[in-house]
Amino acid sequence: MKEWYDKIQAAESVETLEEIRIAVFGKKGVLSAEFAKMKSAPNEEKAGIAKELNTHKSKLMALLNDQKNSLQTLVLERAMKEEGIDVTLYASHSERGSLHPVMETMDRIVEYFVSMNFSVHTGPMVEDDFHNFEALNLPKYHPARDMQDTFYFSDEMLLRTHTSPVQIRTMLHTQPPIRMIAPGAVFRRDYDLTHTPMFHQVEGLLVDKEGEVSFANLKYILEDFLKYMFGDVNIRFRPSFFPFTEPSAEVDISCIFCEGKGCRVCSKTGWLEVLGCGIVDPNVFEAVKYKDVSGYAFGLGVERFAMLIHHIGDLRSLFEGDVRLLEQFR
Ligand code: 2U9
Repeated sequence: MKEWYDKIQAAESVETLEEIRIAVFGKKGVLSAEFAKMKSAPNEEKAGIAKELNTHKSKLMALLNDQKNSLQTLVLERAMKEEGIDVTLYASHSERGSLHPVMETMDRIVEYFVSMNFSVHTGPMVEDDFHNFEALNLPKYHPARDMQDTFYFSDEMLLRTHTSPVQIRTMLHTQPPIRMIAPGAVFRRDYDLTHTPMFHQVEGLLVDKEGEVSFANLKYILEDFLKYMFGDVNIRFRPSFFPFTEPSAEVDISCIFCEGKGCRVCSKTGWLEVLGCGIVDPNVFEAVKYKDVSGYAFGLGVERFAMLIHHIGDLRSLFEGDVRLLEQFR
């Protein structure tokens, strides 16, 4: 029996111990065999053998249990050392992201018009001459088609210069009434303090039966919108010209930096130009084969709004990808 004491002490895993337990205490184990042998021993020796075997039995069992306990403790300690999480360690510090000020401003603008039941439409940035110009009452000789302003791929294809082709596409596959906005990136060959070759617009279009849409409707919604964006400002409409609207107007708000007194931002005028708008020109409706309708439209530059809201002096800083700019708007 001696060898089993050594085997138990030498065991290095709980699995080996289990194998030993079966070999010693199992039905076909060593102890059963020894007890069986005892039956054929002389009667006077039986009691002695039985006593000796029972002593081995309890000693081996105790040793086995001790060894099992210490092996289990060892395994646990090793696991705690290797896999344990030290909750007192400092957490790794990760930077939080933020929306780009242009997108934040765009979201706010879209949110207003969605609340007024306008639906949101998008379209391709690579456009053709018809959707970007022709259908918008911008005939071939019009100065807005100048190579100076437009990125051309060919005679027919170009990068959209405004989001208006989205309204044209919507009208071509939808019957009036229409109440939509078209937010998105547009492209013009321009680069200075207040112009970048890519910028964002939100344009709006409302179309209903002939005589149902007035300049007063347009004035109401734009005044409400500008107060939502800029708070309690004064608003004025100035006559202007756009090929796709007639009559047309530009909209100014009282300068939010000097409250209309006159400063550097408003060039001492007390006013900031923020929107263009008008009643949709009949030629536009003719191009999309709409009959007996009337409508209003408006357009704005999102970067201009973001610059005014956040007091950003140089538009180009919005597109340089410097995280220090974003950190200021977190
Ligand atoms: C359709 C009919 C009419 C959209 C309009 C303006 C006036 C306008 C400028 C604002 C600043 C462009 O980003 S900007 O430089 N936009 O002044 N946009 S009316 O009129 C439309 C559009 C689509 C079918």
